[in-house]
Amino acid sequence: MAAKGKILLAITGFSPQRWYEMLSEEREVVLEPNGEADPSIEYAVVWKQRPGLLAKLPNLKAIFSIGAGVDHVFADTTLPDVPIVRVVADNLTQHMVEYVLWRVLDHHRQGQLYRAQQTKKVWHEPPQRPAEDISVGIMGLGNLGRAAANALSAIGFRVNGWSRRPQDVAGVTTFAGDVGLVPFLNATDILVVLLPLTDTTKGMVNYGLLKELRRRNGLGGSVLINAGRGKLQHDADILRALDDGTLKEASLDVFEVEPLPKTSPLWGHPKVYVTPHAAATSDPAHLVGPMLKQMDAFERGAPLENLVDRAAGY
Ligand code: NDP
Ligand code: OXD
Repeated sequence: MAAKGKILLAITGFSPQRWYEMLSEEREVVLEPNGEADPSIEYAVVWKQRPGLLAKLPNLKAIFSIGAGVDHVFADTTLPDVPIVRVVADNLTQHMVEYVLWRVLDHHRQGQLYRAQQTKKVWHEPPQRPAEDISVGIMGLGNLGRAAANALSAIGFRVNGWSRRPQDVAGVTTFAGDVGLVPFLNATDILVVLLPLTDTTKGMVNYGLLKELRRRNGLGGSVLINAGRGKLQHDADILRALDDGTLKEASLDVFEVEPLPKTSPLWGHPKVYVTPHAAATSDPAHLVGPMLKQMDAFERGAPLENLVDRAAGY
């Protein structure tokens, strides 16, 4: 029986230890910076790998991103021409659905106002609108966007979705492409960004885009929730929109620079809810098993699943 292909584990920014231990249960794993140019390495499991590293592996067969997003993989412009697999997993999807529901409900039920009232011991009940009065618009109707859309419509919100190509999602009013963008924004009170970061989407959450959101709803203004990628947005434009009333509030999980610099005014802004890129964490306890199964199946001749479209960049 042929030996199982060796894995290079190349993670920067956090400890690879748990991934290393779990992957090592079934295959030989080399921890970067070891393994440079090692001809016995067939797979790379990566998060923000060091640029140039993968191009030196002469027998690399596939790259596995430990995240759903792959902009961190493409940041290396010398990437070898092998298939790239990304994460599509119930556990990660469930985390993202929870995050989106949590933040949408908090804005809808005026969490920011009640937290401010509590600090001042104010007993005041503002008017409440039903969810059906609010349109939540999801930018990115992929695996995560569709799941979030379904969960939001199940609890009564009106849901719009925007994607690159036309999509059909039951109970969701869908828009697509450049022509669909402004109509989508004009029909949206709470904007949820679940786009991948690509050459096309970079920087698109700017002041001009936020200006197109609907502001006539019972929320008292439009709301931005970004759990896609920080470089989709301009932090300064969001601050400007919050300060001039274009936006009522924002929940931001991702930022142009991460970790968010301590000097950023977003940290202390009364209308902003900050989380540290934690909307949907990649948990090796749920992701390593399917990853190893894919490698086994691939070695038996099966096609890889959840492949990234290199031309589209996601
Ligand atoms: P998918 O690839 O399944 O979906 C991407 C969606 O974005 C698709 O609907 C796609 O359109 C749409 N899209 C891409 N480019 C454009 C464009 N130029 N114009 C309009 N729509 C576009 O991704 P996932 O749903 O799995 O993940 C989305 C993103 O969420 C990830 O890329 C990652 O950046 C982020 N993420 C963040 C996490 C966090 O903790 N904050 C955790 C996990 C992911 P189409 O349907 O036509 O292909
Ligand atoms: C991801 C992430 O892309 O964690 O999965 O951001």
